[in-house]
Formats: sequence, structure tokens, C-alpha cells
Amino acid sequence: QGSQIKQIPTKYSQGESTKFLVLTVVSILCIVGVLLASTVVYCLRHRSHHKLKEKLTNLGTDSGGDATATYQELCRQRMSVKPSVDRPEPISSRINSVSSQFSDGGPAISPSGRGSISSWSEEPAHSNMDISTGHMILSYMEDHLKNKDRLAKEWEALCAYQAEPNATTTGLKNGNAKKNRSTAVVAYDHSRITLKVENSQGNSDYINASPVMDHDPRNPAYIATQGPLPSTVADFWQMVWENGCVVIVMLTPLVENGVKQCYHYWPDEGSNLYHIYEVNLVSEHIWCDDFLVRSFYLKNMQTNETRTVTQFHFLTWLNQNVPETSRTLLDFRRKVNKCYRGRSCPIIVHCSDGAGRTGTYILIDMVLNRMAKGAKEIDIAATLEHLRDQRPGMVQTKDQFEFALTTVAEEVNVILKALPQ
Ligand SMILES: *[C@@H]1O[C@H](CO)[C@@H](O)[C@H](O)[C@H]1NC(C)=O
Ligand SMILES: *[C@@H]1O[C@H](CO)[C@@H](O)[C@H](O)[C@H]1NC(C)=O
Ligand SMILES: CC(=O)N[C@H]1CO[C@H](CO)[C@@H](O)[C@@H]1O
Repeated sequence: QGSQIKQIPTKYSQGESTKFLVLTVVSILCIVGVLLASTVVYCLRHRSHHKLKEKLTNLGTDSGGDATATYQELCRQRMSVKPSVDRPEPISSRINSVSSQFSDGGPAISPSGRGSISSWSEEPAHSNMDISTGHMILSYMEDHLKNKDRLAKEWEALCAYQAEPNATTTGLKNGNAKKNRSTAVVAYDHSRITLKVENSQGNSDYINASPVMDHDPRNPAYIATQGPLPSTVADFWQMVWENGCVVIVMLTPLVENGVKQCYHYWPDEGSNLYHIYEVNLVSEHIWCDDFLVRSFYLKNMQTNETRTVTQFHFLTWLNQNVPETSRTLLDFRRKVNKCYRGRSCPIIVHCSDGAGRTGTYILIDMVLNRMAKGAKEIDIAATLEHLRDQRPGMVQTKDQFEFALTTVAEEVNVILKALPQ
């Protein structure tokens, strides 16, 4: 009995001390692990912070506060964990006149749609959209998208649409013809951007680019253009300069399946001189797999004036195709418009020929801008005809047209969800 009593506690305490030892070792390992991890995180954060600071200081000494401000704004957007909820500034100068189709006569009285969507890196969607109009548009779009037959008929009718006037004699002239990427998409005589001959490299006013108006015929909201060719890069930057542009939307990769889509019209690093326009790459910011943002200094060497130009480059939208998701393109669009804000210069939009992807993007942006301003009626097909009056071939495939409808519906949905119920 005596030995039994002795044995039990001994066994017990032996087990206990082994357990204790194991526990101690495990906890020490845990503590060391946590310490290591936090050191690494601290170092990384410190380094990136330091880099950012360095970049900003370099920028500050470069010249002009505008680029610094733009870049800081971009960084702030990137760094901010919560989506900002500032109200959009109205793009008042862009749409002044009222067309018969879109009754945006009275101001739409509605609570401001300030809201955020799921992930922190996405811009919040906001709008002055009228709630009941929003619901109407949404159910109309959904109905339209479900009824494939009607969609196909509508697309057929759009394909038969003939723009008038439609002469393209200037673009097909000797000396100009070689400046066109595609024979199918040449700027109309009555709706083309003209360059100042005295400043142009080739003593010609032609570039394959079309001003695209919304309502106001004096102020184009966009310039739709082809991706520059090696021989037209100087013309491209001259156009950017002469039209006071500060935002470029690029919707194509440079090369697709070995086929060149667009010339690399900016420097990979440092600066390049294109005729009298010096372009300096200030920063390149990769947002996600789908798009990135570059910031340039553009300098006119004749006058020594400079300007900051921001290029938004969507990488994953292939020719004759649609982007993988509407959501990505919508986020891209919000970033473009946040950078553009209430400026009155046109936004340059280009892909390869400046019609398919370019037309789709402009169609979506134009319709959503009209809705944000409280338009009571939206006719996407009529809007597309309006675009095709100004540049041939805008929106090239039925899929692209359907994508435009889906994307508009999705944005309306997001805005409605963000509105206080
Ligand atoms: C161009 O306009 C003319 C009338 O001026 C018309 O007959 C023709 O079909 C149009 N072409 C295209 C491609 O729209
Ligand atoms: C531009 O700057 C250069 C060098 O700083 C100077 O020589 C030239 O006179 C300037 N031109 C004008 C138009 O200000
Ligand atoms: C109509 C026409 O001549 N198009 C030309 C436009 O420029 C490209 C590139 O130089 C040519 O390949 C096209 O034939």
C-alpha cells in the first residue's frame, strides 16, 4: 500500500513536469515568433514609408506643385484604409444644354449617395442619381439583358445606322493615309481634331482623333483617338498639349498575341523628346493586375511651359473583347474621374483603333455621368448613335454593347444600395 501511494504522486508529478516543460518551450517559441514577425512588419512599413517620403521630396524639388499634389493625392488614396466619402464635384462645364431626350431640366432632389463598397482599395460610388429613376433604369436594363432577342435586334439596328455627314477625305489624303492605324476608322472631316500646322512635325494638321461631345458642342468631353504609331507620337503629344489635356485613358496592352496594338509613346524612365514636347515619367503606380497609373511631366520646349498629365492604363482588355468584370472597369472609371474632377478639358481615350474599346468606355462613362446629374431618361442605343455621328465604328461588337448595358446596370445597383433607404 505504502509503495502504491508513493508511486501515484510520483507518476503524476513526472507527467506534470513534462507537460510544463513542453508548454514553456511552446510559449517561448510563440513569443519569439511574434517578436520576429512584428519586427519584419515594422521594417517593411518603415521602408515603404521612407521610400514614399523620398519620392515625394524628390518630386517637390523637381518643379511645380501640381504634380506633387496629384501624386500625393494618388498616394493618399492608396494609403487610406477607409474609402473617403467626399462629395463629387459637379462637372458643370461639361454639360450645359438640355437635349429633348434627356430631361435634366429641374435639379434632381435626392440624398447624396455617399457609400462605400466592399474592399478598401475601391473608390466609393457616389452620385446625385434620382432614386426612382435609378430603379426604373435598373429594371429596364435587367429586362433588356434577359431578353437576348431584343438585344440582338437592337444591335442589328445599330449596325445598319449610317452617320451623316460621313466624309473622311482629309484622313485618306496622300500623306495622311499612312497616319491611320486602320482603314475602317478614320476621323470624319466634320469632326476631327486639328493640329496647329506651325508646331507640327510634319507640317500637317491631321491626326486620327475625334472630339466627342456630350451636350455642349463647344466643349468636347472626350477625344477619341487611335493608339499612336511610331510616326505619330509627336502629333499625339502635340494634341495633348494644344487641347489642354491632363488625363489619358489607355485601354489596350501594347501587344496582343504578337500583334502590335499601340506604340510605346512614353519613356520607360527619365524623359524622351518628341519633336518639341518633352515627356518625363514621374511615377508609375500599379493598382492591381488590371490597371496602373503613370504620371508625366509634359514640357513644351518652345515656350518652356510644363503640365502634369496622368495616364490610366487598363491592361487586360483585349481587342474586340470585353473586360473580365464590370466591377474592375467601374473601379477604374471612378479613379479616372476622381483625378479628372471638375476640369473642363477633354479626356483623351484611346485603344488601338480608337473605336471599339474606346467607344465602349465613352458610352458607359457618358451614360453614367448623365445619370449622376439626375437625367430622368437614358437611351443607350441613341447615345451610341450620337457617338457614331462623331467617330466611325464606336463600339464594335454586340458583346461590347451588352457589356456597356451590364456595366451601367451594375453601377446603378451599387449606387442604389449605397443610398440611405
Ligand atoms: C455616308 O453618307 C451617305 C449619304 O451622304 C450615305 O449614302 C452612306 O451610306 C453613308 N455611309 C456610311 C458608311 O454611313
Ligand atoms: C527656355 O529655357 C532655356 C534654358 O533654360 C532658355 O535658354 C530659353 O530662353 C527659354 N525659352 C523661353 C521661351 O523662355
Ligand atoms: C487608309 C490607309 O492608308 N491606311 C493606312 C494607315 O496607316 C497604316 C500604318 O502606316 C497603314 O498600314 C494603313 O494602310
